[in-house]
Amino acid sequence: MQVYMDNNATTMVDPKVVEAMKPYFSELYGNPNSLHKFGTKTHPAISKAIDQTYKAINASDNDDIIFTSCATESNNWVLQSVWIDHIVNGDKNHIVVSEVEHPSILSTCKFLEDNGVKVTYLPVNEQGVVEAHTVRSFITDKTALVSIMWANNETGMIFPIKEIGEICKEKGVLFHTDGVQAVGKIPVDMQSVHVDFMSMSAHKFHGPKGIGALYIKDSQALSPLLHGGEHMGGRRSGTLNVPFIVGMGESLEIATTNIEEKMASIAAKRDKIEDALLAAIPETFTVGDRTNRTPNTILISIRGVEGEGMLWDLNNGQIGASTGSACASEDLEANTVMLAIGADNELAHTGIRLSLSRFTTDEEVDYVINHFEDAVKRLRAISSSFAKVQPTPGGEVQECELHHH
Ligand code: C6P
Repeated sequence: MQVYMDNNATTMVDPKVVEAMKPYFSELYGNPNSLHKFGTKTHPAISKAIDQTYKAINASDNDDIIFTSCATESNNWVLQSVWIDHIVNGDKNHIVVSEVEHPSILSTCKFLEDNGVKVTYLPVNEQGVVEAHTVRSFITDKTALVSIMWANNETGMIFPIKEIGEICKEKGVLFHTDGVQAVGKIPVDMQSVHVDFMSMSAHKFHGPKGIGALYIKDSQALSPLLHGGEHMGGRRSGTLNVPFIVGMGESLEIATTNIEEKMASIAAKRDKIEDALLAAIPETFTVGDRTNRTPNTILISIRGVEGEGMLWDLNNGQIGASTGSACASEDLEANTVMLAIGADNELAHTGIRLSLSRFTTDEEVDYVINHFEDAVKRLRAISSSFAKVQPTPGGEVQECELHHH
């Protein structure tokens, strides 16, 4: 059996989505901006995908949704264009983000800092969440933008977007949220929050990789990042990627239809894994309250078991998981989100992210639980950092040798 437990990194494209995309490669391949029939024949598909996307996030007709190549582009677009529009060509000098944002935000902030922008990195609480009052206390007269993710990719923890939006509105500061890990996983209703810009990425909800979008409230001004032709009303140039736009619309419609039912079913499987591992393995912790987490995510930490060792063992057992965000998994650094919530350095090296999807089966859940428990026994037996008197799940106490470094 092969089990994919890394759905926060990317997801399988739903076969129904592949079917919807297929005609737009070799049959209906016209450029939607062309005036001939080859071009115009693609218009209904684009209109449908736009409607599906507006409906899925309950955007209003006054808002804009602009397709981009990915959320990394959407995030770069907002930060770089707010910089140009309000700092270079305005009287602001400051941006506020959280310290647990995705690298596509944090690296862009570094670039802006190198260009003279002041950036505040807000701390998170022990749940891994930025509290709304913290945002308020760091906004100044010079703040152009607050950018706080809707849900964190490593922990799944959901941030108080409604409260933060109210504060930004009251203070007259633009508010961007990276919605990548929220859209398609939990209800996202743009008319019940005050958010100026939101980034999305289709491959997180069983759509294709390489297509995303930026939501823009009230179609407000934001300089383009990509200059060129008049695609998407001149807001984002580049020939429209018709099959991928179709795939994004379709996947988002499927993900958000009966979302509560889908969430409950995924959460039940997630909870089964989490409960089983916490009960069976001593000195094991998970990050964040489950009631405030995306339903598919567990960040689990097992004292004495290095994350990379665990990944290797899981991989040998045909289980795909990660130690954190996929783009940071090649370095052997400690998990930054765990450090941010106050875990010690040793514990921060033990984080394993398991992320499920609506395609995860009960058999896969049982397989992961069994393999995980065995893997911990194997790895703790050879761990130099894990050395204590450990009670076994059965209750007997096993003597382990103590090692001090
Ligand atoms: N996070 C993860 O393993 P792209 O790659 O551009 O479609 O999405 C980037 C991105 C932006 N924001 C958040 C919150 C994300 O989680 C991601 C992608 C993956 O956590 C890959 S690094």
